[in-house]
Amino acid sequence: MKKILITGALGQIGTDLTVYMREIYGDENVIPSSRTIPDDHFLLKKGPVEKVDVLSRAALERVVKEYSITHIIHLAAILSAKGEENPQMAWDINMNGLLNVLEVARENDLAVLTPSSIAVFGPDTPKEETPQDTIMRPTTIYGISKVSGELLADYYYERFGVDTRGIRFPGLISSEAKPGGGTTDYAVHIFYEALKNKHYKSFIDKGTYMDMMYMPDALRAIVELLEADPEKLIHRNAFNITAMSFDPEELADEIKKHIPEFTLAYDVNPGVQKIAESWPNSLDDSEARKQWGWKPEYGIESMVSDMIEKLKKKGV
Ligand code: AKB
Repeated sequence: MKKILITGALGQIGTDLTVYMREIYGDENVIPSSRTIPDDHFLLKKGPVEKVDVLSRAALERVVKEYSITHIIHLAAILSAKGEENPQMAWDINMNGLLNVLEVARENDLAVLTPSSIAVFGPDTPKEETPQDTIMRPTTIYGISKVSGELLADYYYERFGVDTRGIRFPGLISSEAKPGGGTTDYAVHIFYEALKNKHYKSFIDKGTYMDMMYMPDALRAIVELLEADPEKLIHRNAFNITAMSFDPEELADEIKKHIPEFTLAYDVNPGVQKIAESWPNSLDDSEARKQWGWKPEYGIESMVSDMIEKLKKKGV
């Protein structure tokens, strides 16, 4: 029986992932953790939530021992836009957090799955259908930490036999927890503004294409890779996966089908725009499809209608 610790579990992925994994593995077998936990957080109703700062190896050790953890899903990280505000802090959390997780995994014989990102690519990377193995010279501290993290996780697999696996996530769109500090966050904010004010000012410019994915596909990808047959994994850290690629205009046009009065304007943030322009326009995810059967279910149309329905139900 798997006992799964999730770090950074109160963020955009972790909140949904905890609910999703508790349904599959049981409430008591999935332990979300975070540096701070509000007393009234809804995850506390269904099972344990632990206070863990990933910069404390002792705190990780304690929870691993207390719950006889077998797998860590390591989500705690500072994202791209926020990382540029304080690169030293982003490096510390992203690298030393991962190193602590890998060390605890090595010492306690645990498996580790940690997301990487499209941010591992940079301006020199082929932009269209970006291959699994290609030039990786990112220009953000987040991207640099994610490339280094991929190499470090592969090193722990090769050198110490720790079962490490990773996914290069594109921008994730979700109706529950909001994202924070990412370049792709506009693709979530736009829905809230479209429903509340029928208008959105995008900080990402017209014509800027980035890969995106709806959260239900991202959650399924995590569990499918976690459960994948190790014999079939040629790559480990980390797999390109994608579901769709669009620019703000195409997303707005799709939203207009549901909210005809919706209008889009631009107030481009030059720093964040530069990050977006350094990333691919579209990814080739054929290795993930071949090696562990990855296949997205949601495209832009089905994602937009589901998002709007879910947000309306939530009273947005
Ligand atoms: C970000 O925009 O920083 C993240 C990512 C693509 O990793 N959403």
